Amino acid sequence: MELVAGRLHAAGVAALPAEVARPGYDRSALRAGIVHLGLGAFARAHLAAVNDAALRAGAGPDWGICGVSLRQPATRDALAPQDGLYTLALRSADDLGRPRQQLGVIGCVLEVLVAPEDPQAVLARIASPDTRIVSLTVTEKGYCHDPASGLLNLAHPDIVHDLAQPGAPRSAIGLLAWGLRRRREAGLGPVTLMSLDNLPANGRLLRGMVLAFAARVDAALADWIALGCAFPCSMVDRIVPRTTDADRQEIADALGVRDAWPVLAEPYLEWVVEDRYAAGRPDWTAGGARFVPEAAPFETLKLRMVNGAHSALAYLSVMAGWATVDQAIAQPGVARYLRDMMRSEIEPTLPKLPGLDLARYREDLLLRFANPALRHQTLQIAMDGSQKLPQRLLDTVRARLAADLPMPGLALAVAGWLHFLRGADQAGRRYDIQDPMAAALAERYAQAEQAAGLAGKGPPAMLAWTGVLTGLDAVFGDLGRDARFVRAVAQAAQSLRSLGVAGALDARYPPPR
Ligand code: CS2
Repeated sequence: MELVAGRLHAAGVAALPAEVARPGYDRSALRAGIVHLGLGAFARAHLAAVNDAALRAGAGPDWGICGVSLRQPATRDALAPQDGLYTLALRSADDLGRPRQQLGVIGCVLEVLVAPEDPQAVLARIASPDTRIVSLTVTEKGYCHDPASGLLNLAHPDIVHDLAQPGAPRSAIGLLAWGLRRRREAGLGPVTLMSLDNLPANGRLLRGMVLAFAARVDAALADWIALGCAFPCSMVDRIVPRTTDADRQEIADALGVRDAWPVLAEPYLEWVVEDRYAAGRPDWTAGGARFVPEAAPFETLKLRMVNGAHSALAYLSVMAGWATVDQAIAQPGVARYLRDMMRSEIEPTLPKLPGLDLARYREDLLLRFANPALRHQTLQIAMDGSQKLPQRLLDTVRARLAADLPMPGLALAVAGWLHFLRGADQAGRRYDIQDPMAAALAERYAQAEQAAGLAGKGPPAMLAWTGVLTGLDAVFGDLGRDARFVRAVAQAAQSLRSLGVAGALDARYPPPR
């Protein structure tokens, strides 16, 4: 058994080094008004950090967080012996490029439940009179939807399971629907269901999934949810790399005690959320949130610029063997490519946002990517591409095609993903493809190689190869049948294959002479 001495815990906070920020509010008085599904690093570095600031600013005792892990017990195992406390390390670099960090202990997580161990406890929490908001960061695949159509995938094994198992749901959607049924049966009021995932109209999407599921359970429940619950949409932005053992060690050295699971993030934070709540909310503006009537333009901006550029960079980098984002952006060809794609292809598709200086947003984004203290793995961003491409790259492609405009940079990003599906980089080093559609993708990839082999060599082979891969309806939908798209991607794929990543970038985005 681990000794508590030497470990971050409530009674030890006062003894932490003076420069470490700490809760400073009465944790013992807090109730869990927020149940958060998917308490991963992102939620702990974003929602919880903002909520903590609101509590420090006097939001009152109603707004503690009960976190829920949907798969593994690791977060609970790390945080329970620490009384729910953990460290947030905001990392950047000084003017000379030397890494620096600012540490703060976050206090608003009161407990962590592990759904597969005790789904009843999660349902009971959702149906607790204290609960007013159920928030989610379950990643794109956690919505169990078909990424191209946006509809609930009723054949998804978790949905099939959850419809049959009211007492032991395992998906976020099942937990929400069955938990809300309990609330309704207990005569309690509706709550706000707040998605914080990187999906367009995330609140509307969540509403669609919960209602589609609830309608299969009981039409009256679906009506009760539709009429009473609120589903605000939001844009969330903060880069949160995975914590490594080296990070744990560095943070333990700085704290003087061990934290089993600190989280790291860039200092930058954006949260733009619609001010529609069914049962109140804390004033998150203290932590940097902005409340707006309509989040859609902000979501489109963020998904297309930040996430679109991130995914484009990630696939090309994995292929080239650049392990971290800062390493990739230091390649002049990558910076030229992303800057050009944002300026000439993505920005013209964005809705107008009064007061936003897009050129500044773009340059700030490139600086965020260059942050050397984050060591953000390109392979981390590359995961789950089948769920990410539609909103990050393909919607932008559609907007370009609708106006009959070229999109060579976006095509290069898509071609990057297709090459990534090979599972080996340019030097032949293998990596795992983490994606809920991994099996289907591997099968497609093999078919594409076969089709290319039959088509001979060079451009015709790449066109056949691209045609097979972009025929994947669940990801590409109608685009797979658009000859302009398939041709542009095939051209980019050909260039990547014959010149390599650096060569293809230099050919398309030559250095200034
Ligand atoms: C990244 C995002 O992993 C990824 O797919 O693109 O997590 C990204 O860091 C955040 O959305 C930034 O807000």
